[in-house]
Amino acid sequence: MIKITINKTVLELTEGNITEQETDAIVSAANSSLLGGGGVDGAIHRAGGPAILEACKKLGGCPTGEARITTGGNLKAKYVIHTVGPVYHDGKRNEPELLAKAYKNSLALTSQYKLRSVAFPSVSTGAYGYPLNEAAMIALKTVIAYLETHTDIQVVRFVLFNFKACQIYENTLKALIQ
Ligand code: AR6
Repeated sequence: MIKITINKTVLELTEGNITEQETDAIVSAANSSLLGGGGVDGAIHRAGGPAILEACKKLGGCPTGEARITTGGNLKAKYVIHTVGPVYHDGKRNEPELLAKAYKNSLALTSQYKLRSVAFPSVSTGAYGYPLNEAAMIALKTVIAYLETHTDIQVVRFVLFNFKACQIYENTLKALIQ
């Protein structure tokens, strides 16, 4: 676990399972239907129960780069923020901008709902194929830039699913804050 302070917010990196987090919201890496999938989204729906899918059905989907919020169902987190990252092709099809937007819009919802803490997975780096190094740089830069101009969120936590992802995020964060 790494913790640093950006402006008024503690930014944390930890290895673990996002479904177990006790932050006010956890973020899911969904597809644009919002009707469920595999990976972290499947895990969140399984752990949180059917109330999450019921709420998602009312939303009518979510375009890539945007975010929507629902109940957290049976999760410890009160809310799930569903964001849709880009599918990675070659990095030249607006993928960096869309990935940054997914984080920015998720943070904007966190602020809008006056939540104190939010946990993110590494969006787009599983089924959507975004290279971890590049995704980590975009994710961390975007979160840091948001926290430099917004002081309302107390904790932003990245929950990385394995040691390799955790190391890449750690090294990227160290390089960014030097
Ligand atoms: N906790 C934290 N991270 C996790 C967990 C977990 N429980 N499970 C997986 N990860 P992915 P994407 C990590 O594929 O690439 C879905 O089917 C995983 O190791 O979940 O944005 C959706 O419905 C990886 O680093 O999301 C979409 O169709 C990261 O979460 C599509 O996959 C993201 O992997 C979205 O693809």
